[in-house]
Amino acid sequence: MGFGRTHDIGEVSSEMIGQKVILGGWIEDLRKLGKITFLTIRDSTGITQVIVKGEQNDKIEGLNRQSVLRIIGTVQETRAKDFNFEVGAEEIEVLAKAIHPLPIDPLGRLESNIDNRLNSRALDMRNQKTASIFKLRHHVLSSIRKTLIEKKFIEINTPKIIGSASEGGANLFSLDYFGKTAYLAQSPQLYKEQMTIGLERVFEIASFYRAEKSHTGRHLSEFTSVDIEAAFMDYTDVMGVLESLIMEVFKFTSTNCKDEQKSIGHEIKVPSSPFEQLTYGKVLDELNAADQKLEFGDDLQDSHLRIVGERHPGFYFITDWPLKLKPFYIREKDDDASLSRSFDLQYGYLELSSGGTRLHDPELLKSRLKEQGLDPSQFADHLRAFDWGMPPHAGWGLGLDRLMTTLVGLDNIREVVLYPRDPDRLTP
Ligand code: AMO
Repeated sequence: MGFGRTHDIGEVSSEMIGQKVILGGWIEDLRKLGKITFLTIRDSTGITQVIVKGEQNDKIEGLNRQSVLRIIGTVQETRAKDFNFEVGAEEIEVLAKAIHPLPIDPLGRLESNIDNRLNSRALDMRNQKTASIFKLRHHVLSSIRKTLIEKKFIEINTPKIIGSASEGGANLFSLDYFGKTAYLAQSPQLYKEQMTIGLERVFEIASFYRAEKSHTGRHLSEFTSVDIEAAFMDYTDVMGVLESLIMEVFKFTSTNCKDEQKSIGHEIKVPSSPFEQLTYGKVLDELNAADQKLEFGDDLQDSHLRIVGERHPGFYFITDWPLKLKPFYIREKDDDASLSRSFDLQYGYLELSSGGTRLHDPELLKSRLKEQGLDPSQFADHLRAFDWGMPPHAGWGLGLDRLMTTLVGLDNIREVVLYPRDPDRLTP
């Protein structure tokens, strides 16, 4: 016998009664009543009841739940109220045995905490709620790709092992690179900017690394970022790209991922558009009206964003941040050089994305690097490209994992990442 199947369980229907099928899957439940065994078998697409009689019963004697079977049988009518059909087994093959006790209950009847689930992630994926989160993540990724490609962005892959910091030096992981010090990329910032010279509109979806000792539900040391960069665009243009991307993702998943929403127990609601736009100045006024005593130039801490988030639940932009709060590559506003052409996209208190218009004049970029205490010679390779016809450009980075938490209505970013990395978690 091989291990081939004629159908995924999700493809079998009551219209196929009488038809022979070969199915494969995991035992979710197993009840013996006299000489008949009632099996519930699940694969990644669906679940069915299988009736086992006679000598085939011997083959499954003593088997535990989550063991893997291949079943040759015939689709037949059922009296079970949870199923529209069942499969009468003619031949059963045991492909793998599950050894009990299992570290977690994959059916979720016994609730396990997130740490135990992450320690046994592959088994946790047999839990339909967990599997649905990752199926949704897949649909989100495909919707993002489709939307950006339709907007004529070209997908690129930039290096993750780099020779100098792209976002300033603070939270870099370093490693030995054949006797030299290399770093893990914090973002594709410099490379994506350079690529606007030849490709104009680019995007990347990849893992990036931040050595942040944060123990929150929204920080990881390895996260997935969706980045874009576009020539001949200003920050308001790329905000438009971001907003329509978010709208597409919510529309697509809310319409096409009904089963996943049901398993997760969360209905995806399409947000209203256009998103509200608040300037940093307006946010400061709101916070000071709430007795926060902030001055122009102060950064907004988590406690501040919680207050703003309560007043503005859902998606909104905070624009025109003080220049000094933004990275060296962000361009100032024409009418007020203390402000920048920049934005963050928020969902309540949570920052999902930041971006802006970039400096494309090499002299201005060099002096900004110095102003921020960075050494232009460290950026020599990057700066060279600015002498080769660098177009004006703008872009953003969007935290995919954070976006997923908003989509599925969960607080902990670890729920939506397969094997999260944080200061306490390097394995599995
Ligand atoms: P920034 O540093 O704001 O901007 O990052 C962009 C977005 O990435 C997500 N993010 C994280 N998610 C999880 N864990 C982390 N440790 C983490 N750090 C960042 C957030 C954040 O909004 N180069 C710029 C973007 C640009 O201007 O194009 C940048 O990296 O959702």
